[in-house]
Amino acid sequence: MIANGIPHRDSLEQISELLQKSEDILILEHEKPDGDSIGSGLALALALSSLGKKALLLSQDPHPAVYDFLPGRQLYATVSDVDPEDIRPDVTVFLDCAGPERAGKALDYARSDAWVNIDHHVSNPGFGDVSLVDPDAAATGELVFFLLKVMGVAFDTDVATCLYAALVTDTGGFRYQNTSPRCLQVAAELLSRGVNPSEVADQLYEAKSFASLMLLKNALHTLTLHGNGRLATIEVTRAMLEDSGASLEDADSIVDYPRSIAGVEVALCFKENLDREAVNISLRSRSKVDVSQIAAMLGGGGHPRAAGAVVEGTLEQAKARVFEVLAGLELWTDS
Ligand SMILES: [Mn+2]
Repeated sequence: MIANGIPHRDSLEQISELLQKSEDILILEHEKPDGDSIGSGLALALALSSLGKKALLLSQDPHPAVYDFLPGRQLYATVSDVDPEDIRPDVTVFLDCAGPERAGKALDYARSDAWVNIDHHVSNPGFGDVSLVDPDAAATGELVFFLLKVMGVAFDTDVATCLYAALVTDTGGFRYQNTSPRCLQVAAELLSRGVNPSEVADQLYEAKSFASLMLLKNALHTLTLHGNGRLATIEVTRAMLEDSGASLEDADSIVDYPRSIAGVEVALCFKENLDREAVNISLRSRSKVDVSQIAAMLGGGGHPRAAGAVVEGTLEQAKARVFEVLAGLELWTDS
């Protein structure tokens, strides 16, 4: 049981009422969906279908293969699978989207009269007709858990597994600073609904492809320390991706390696874009620096401990731009 009861009861009851009276519900996740948007989206879609409603989880981009083990795949589609004309939702639920534009091309399908916004990004302005934004939630999945409680939906093991995956991924396996007592209480209740935690962890973290490790091997050659060891950078080039045969998703976790070095506060991964001259930058911090602010200065955004941005130009130009921004912050002297 959750020690302090159900938070945000008013907003949750409003959302519940809206969903209960809707028949056709469209759920949107953000572009390049992560484990939180996928897990919370599948859980909500499964729960709504168990109530006899038509629910579709729609995404601009395909789900990374690592999430294939999650139940509910039959309720999910990408924008290339469906015509906007065929979708007439009564309500659209945005999950884990700091703003409606985060849904990318899936936003064209959000043509319902009502929008619901459930998110935990501090930058979310509270868009939509009914919104629940709680930056203290470790994951959007934590908020969907409370929504399903308020709706009185029975948590079967499938729904619980999807929500548990959302919590595990957004907390880095219950290791990041957002791992709160409430998040762990929710996780505990999900386990009591039959989730197998070691199986989920195996699927998420111990089922890597050989190609992804070959990519890591190449990327590690570029690992560099700056700022007296407080900043670490790593690079993933187009050539590394091609040589290894790894997918772009395989590159997503590479930033965890510079972040794992003792004494490093900020870690950056520069990833060359495959289709145009631009560089994706992943930013992570350990405990002090708010990297969402650095990302914002580069035109991106995110959370204080995990953020991202895209910088136009070559890898060298992008690195120069990032170091210029960092120098302006007077955080690091060396480059
Ligand atoms: Mn999230």
